Amino acid sequence: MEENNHYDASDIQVLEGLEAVRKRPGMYIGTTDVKGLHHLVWEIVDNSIDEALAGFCHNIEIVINKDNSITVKDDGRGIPVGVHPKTGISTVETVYTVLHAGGKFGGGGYKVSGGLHGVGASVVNALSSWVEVTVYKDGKIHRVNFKNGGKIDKPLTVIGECDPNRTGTTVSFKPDADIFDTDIYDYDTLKVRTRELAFLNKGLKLTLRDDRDDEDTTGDSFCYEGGISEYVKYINKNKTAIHEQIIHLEGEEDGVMFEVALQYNDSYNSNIYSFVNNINTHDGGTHEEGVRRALTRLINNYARKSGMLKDKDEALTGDDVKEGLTMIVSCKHPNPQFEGQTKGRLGNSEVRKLADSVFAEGFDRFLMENPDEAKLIVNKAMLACRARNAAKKAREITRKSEMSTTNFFGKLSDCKSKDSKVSEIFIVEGDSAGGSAKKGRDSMTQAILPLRGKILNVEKARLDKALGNEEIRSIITAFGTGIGQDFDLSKLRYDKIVIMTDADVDGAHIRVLLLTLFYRFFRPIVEAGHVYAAQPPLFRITHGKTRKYVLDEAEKEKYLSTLPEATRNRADIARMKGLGEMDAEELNETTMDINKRTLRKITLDDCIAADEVFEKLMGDEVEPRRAFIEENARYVQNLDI
Ligand code: 1YM
Repeated sequence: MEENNHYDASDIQVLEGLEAVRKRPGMYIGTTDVKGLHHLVWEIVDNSIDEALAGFCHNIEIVINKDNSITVKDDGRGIPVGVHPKTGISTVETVYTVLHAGGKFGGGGYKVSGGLHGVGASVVNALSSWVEVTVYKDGKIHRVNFKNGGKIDKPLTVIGECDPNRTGTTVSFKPDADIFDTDIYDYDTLKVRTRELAFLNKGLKLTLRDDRDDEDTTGDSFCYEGGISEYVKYINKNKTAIHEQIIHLEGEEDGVMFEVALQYNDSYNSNIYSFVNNINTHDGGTHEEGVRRALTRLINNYARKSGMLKDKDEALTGDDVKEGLTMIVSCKHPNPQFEGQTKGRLGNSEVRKLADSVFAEGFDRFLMENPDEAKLIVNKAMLACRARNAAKKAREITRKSEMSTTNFFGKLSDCKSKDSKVSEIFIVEGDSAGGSAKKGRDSMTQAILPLRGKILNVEKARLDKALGNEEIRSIITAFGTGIGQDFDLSKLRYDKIVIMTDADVDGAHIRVLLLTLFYRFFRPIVEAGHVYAAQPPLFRITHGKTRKYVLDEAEKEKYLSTLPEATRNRADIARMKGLGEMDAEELNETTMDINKRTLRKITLDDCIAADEVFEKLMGDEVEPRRAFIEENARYVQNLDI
């Protein structure tokens, strides 16, 4: 500040505000890891999206620049450059330096896009080593530069003229390396969300480009006139739909916009995603509840009226009508109330009614106008109901057989402790690895469950069939939580579930299968952070008397570089064989000992990714499977599916 006498007392306050963001970045963007780094992009893009929602912006371009700085460009009205009455400085500077500046400063209209409701720009500024904002407006090009976390570098000036018809805002920023753990952007991460934003904002064109490599790239452009209908189509592209038409309904009341798109496919799983102001509401909420309630009611009504469901038959449940359903629910709300521990649930109660009525009216019309499709949908729900009852019986049988056999845990070698807070279970591939793991474990707290062969493909199998599979039954019994409607997280018998597989293709395959199983049957266990992947080392480096295990090539190089140069070439580097070939002591030291091992926590995102790989490999469509195998053939020696 001393270096610049542009500041007065109110500027000092501003800088104190930004300083608070720098002191506790987590409070504003969640984390300072790679996730937080990417978050910054969306804070800026959100302002462009708001401008699009206001009807003034049609194109948004996102570029990763050579130095991992980001440029976001839109063709909206341009952030106002006139003096702001409250702060006495220009509005654009206000937006970029005052916390909580946003829509309020623009007057009129409201912000409906996600993120931090307008505080985003100043937060990005606070966490960047430099920011450049360029506004095209009234035939002039205006520019302001900030550096070192929001300090004015070059005050707002007109730097040139432009076509009077050209308007828009271009913002470039470089995240501060002192704040973030990493400064490297991942193109695919940005791409997935860019595509999603295009689906959620119909007609808006979003382009993403990577300028880091020298080749000329055009990047990826996304624009969907069909909006969330096209999202449903995209999710269902490798599945077999049971009706052609994607049902798309929308309505508005008191400034709240609500829309839903859905289509059934012939699988037994559902893909239901809901959003509020473009933010994924993981835990649903009133918008999703309204639709589900109406869907269940309408399918039941239709089933009764058409005589498909008889008087004596029990009603179809919400779970029954969900089988094979792909559905996107999107709500744009001027004043959303997010609830729950992770704020992933919409709480506004008026939305439930709006969602119910918009959906009920449109879906009822669809059922009346399309009796053939209506029958297919009802029939599917009725089959689900039958399967649910069969599964219930199967569960009763498993429960009984568990009681009657002494050996009901199968091959599980349980730990002695019954305290689930300290117990761990290792799911190990193969009997031989299971043997070493058993010898190398701490039998007080560590249980071992060896899996033989490949577990059942749960994507295709239904619950009742999956229950017949011995490997899956061992897992269910060992966890103790039950599944489906009986599921109870508090009964989980272990604090950590550790998947221990080899670092080869077969290991990867089993990991994918297990993650899919967890995703489908034990999602709350993953969500609560109980699932881990063991990280067996790839190399053992012996140097003199010291022995060091390292996880991968990069770590190997890093460790070698720490050895004295003179003796470095005497280090003996051994590539580790599979888990099964490690002796118990080695396995304990590298993978199991709680003081020495590295575990990687499995997130729901890992499971979703596995599930997608799985669908490609196991789904009904042959073409994506072939393409996937071809693409991955060089990694795959003996994939057996
Ligand atoms: C690449 C980032 O920030 N675009 C953008 C931001 C604004 C406007 C237009 C805008 C809004 C309004 C009126 C209004 C913002 N303005 C404000 C504030 N792109 C990017 N494009 N005129 C222009 O909301 O009334 C905050 S963001 F506060 F000045 F109005």
